[in-house]
Amino acid sequence: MTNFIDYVKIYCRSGKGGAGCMHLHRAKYLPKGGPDGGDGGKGGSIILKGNRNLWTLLHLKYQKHIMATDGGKGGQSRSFGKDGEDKIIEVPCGTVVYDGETGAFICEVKAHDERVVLLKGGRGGLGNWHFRTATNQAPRYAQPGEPAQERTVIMQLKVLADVGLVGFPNAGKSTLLSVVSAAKPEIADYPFTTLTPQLGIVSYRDGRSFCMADIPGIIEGASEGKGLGLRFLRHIERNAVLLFMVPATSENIAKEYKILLHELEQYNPELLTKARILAISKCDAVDEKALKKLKDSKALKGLDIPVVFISSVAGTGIDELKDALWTELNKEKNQVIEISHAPIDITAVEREEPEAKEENEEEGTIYLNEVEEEWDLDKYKGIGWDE
Ligand SMILES: Nc1nc2c(ncn2[C@@H]2O[C@H](COP(=O)(O)OP(=O)(O)OP(=O)(O)O)[C@@H](O)[C@H]2O)c(=O)[nH]1
Ligand SMILES: [Mg+2]
Repeated sequence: MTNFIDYVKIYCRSGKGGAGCMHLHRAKYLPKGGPDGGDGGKGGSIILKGNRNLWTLLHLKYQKHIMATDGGKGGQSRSFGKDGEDKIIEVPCGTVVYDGETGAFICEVKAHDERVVLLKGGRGGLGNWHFRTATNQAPRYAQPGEPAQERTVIMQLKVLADVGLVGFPNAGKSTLLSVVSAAKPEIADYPFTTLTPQLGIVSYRDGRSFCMADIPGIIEGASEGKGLGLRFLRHIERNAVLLFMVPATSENIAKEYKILLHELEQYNPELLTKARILAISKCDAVDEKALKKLKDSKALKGLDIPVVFISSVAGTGIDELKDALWTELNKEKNQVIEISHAPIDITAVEREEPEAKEENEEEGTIYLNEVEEEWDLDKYKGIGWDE
């Protein structure tokens, strides 16, 4: 896919804080009106935001610089400087961000609407109004704004997905994705509802997660171009595990599975080297007796792959399925070698914990690279900033 861009390098800079104002109020009959310099505005931040509708980093390919605007200066009469505007960079879920110089891991944006503050805008300086005291009624200084932060970052899309769904149209692939992830794929009872691949992040226990790719249904003869053909299979070529799906209502599950397998082989025999799990979907649609028969079925046991019985509608078997997928994903032999475009040393990766939140910080947003330094007023005293 020529438009599939999974690596970009961008120079980012947040906005600096606006300077506080040094101003002494003067009026005709009020020669000593006192200090009235206002505070500077906050600089804009660089924020990453997950967007499940994005599949590549193509939209960032030609963006070499992303800069937020500076905060405005404070003014007289205690007027506040304008806040700089944040720059929000929308990225596909599963975007990993590294330091462009050291290759160190910075953060990962996993979920839709997840926001990560990559570079925080500088705080505005305080105006001299703040520094008036009983002994100094006309302070001739104000604070400068906090400086901007800058960083060149590398953004990389993670391996496209860890688990790829394989099944005939209507097998319930998209329904499963919608149940295990936040993805909202189209679901309908006609074949070929899904026309383009969809990705979802599946949360597993203890904050761990993996990625699942839903691709259009495959039919017998797809390798000869029937249905939507097999071109979508390239989306699961990088998957570690293939999850085959055949409905419990199917007349011959083992046969359907073998047809799917055959089509995959026609496309790329290497696909058959991947770990496979078979999920029997729509188990709610058959009665208990039929289900028991399926569970005891020799034909299914003879397939020699893990079989899980699920119903996305009733929610049964979903946890077992996730367990089975997780087990396979973590087997050494199933680890897909990450496609890397840069000498990123992932062993040096460290995740920074978000710092304590300030009042005006938004709930649910992760803040990185917090400036730890105390806002030392004395440091700036007497420099006559903005005088
Ligand atoms: N009873 C029952 N119906 C289900 C279940 N899962 C999916 N379905 C129904 O099966 C139909 C097909 O579901 P989809 O999820 O769109 O199937 P798909 O495999 O994505 O189909 P394509 O995108 O066309 O390949 C829909 O009408 C779903 O409501 C289930 O667990 N139980
Ligand atoms: Mg679908």
